[in-house]
Amino acid sequence: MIETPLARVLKIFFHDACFDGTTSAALFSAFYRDVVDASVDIRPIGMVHRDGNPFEGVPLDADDHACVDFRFCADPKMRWWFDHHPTAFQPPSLRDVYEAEHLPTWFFDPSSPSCAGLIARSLEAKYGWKPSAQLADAVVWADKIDAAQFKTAEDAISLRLPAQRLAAWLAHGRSTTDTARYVEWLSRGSLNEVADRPEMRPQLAAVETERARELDAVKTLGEWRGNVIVFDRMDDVGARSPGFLGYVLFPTCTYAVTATRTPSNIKITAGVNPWNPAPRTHDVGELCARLGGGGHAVVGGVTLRGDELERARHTVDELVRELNE
Ligand SMILES: [Mn+2]
Repeated sequence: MIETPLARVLKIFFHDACFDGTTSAALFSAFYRDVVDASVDIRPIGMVHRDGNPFEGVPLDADDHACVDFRFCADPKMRWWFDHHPTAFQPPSLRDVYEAEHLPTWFFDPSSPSCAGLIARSLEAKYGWKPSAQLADAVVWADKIDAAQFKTAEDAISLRLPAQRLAAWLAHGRSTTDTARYVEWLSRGSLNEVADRPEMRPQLAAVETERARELDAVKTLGEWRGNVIVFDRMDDVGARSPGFLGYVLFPTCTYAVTATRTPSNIKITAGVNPWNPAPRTHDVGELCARLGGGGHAVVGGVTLRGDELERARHTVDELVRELNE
């Protein structure tokens, strides 16, 4: 009998519920199979930002580990790392570890519109690897979605094309099995093919039906506090963030602050209205980092435990106060 050796396992940690995070994971999966190990067994694992070390209690017990579109992890077992979040180093002292160790398989560029774009450029420059045309198309969409490069808020919330339907589906908090399966499909097929899978079609149709209801809910929810429009959905456990819908319905706001809650997490996000020509005066990511979260100059967030309601309301108040200064 011929002995079949067990496949090597690669764990990919990625920014969960995010089009860029999942595209990054799919892209890195394809690279790994093409360049490092064709028979590797890949396990994509979604990560959420939280106060404290998000890797605490997360076992790095595979044969190889990668982290994409998510905070720096100082454990040398995290051999591959790609990120574009300016707040990637938390606490900031982790930056010293990064500078001192600087593994050749760590890549950081806070000026990149998406992490997927950073991965594609870095892997081509260093290994001469080019993604398939299908994956390259997903990377273009990751740039567009992550950096909100849409002409209007209406374009940004459109569900006409598969990329945007899939982004909306991901944002609606999928199970870890669902996103892992999605990453695997996207690493081998086009956005069109993934959206057209029999497992996906009914779910994407449901996203479109829910959209109409969401518009009504978000309209009544918005509360003006100075220049800031606030969407507090913490009393409605499981309700989702309005995202760009908020800017469609309240186009004159300078900033939007949103709070949503599941039994395990409270998620607060703050964003600059990308379609308001007024100059922005705050670095939202830096502000969120001071409150225990992180992000980019124009969008950031703070994730708390589901039972930290009082702290969450205080965080919203602090964000609103600072953004109105
Ligand atoms: Mn990203």
